[in-house]
Amino acid sequence: MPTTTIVYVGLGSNLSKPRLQVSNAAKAIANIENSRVCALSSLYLSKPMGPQDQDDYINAVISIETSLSALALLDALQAIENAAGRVRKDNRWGARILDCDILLYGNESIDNARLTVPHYGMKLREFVLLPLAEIATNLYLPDGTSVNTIANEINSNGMVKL
Ligand code: ROI
Repeated sequence: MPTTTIVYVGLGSNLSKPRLQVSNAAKAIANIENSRVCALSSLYLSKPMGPQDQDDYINAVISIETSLSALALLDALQAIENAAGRVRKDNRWGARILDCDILLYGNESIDNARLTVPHYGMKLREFVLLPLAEIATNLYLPDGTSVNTIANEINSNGMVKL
């Protein structure tokens, strides 16, 4: 039995039928090799972070148990984003068909050219923290922060659980 790691992945979409994009992404993630889904949060309708002249987002968090390395998992997630029709351009704050972001990879801190884990913005994003706290009871970040604590403190910014 190889070593496995629990990974949390944030899902987001605000283009091309976002609810369908996010639920299709969850199905595609369930088919990643050497991995199984542990839990999928509710879907949430959130206000865009960044420019407001874009549609609201559908967000969710999914947890998986995997024996893939973080970079092999990143490859699989980027293949899912690309299959959804995502075009990688310089629009860090703009609308997108599908984001599948590795939030946490076990208790590891990773920082290389392709991947930073924990996800750099996760502590400040209600659309990450609230779905994460929904599926992860008593989770702590590698720096010791309690997810429940910061999820309870963050402004939900009008986010709606669907
Ligand atoms: N805003 C929301 N609400 N949800 C997202 O998933 C999301 N993703 C992004 C940016 C553009 C930062 N804004 C977002 O990449």
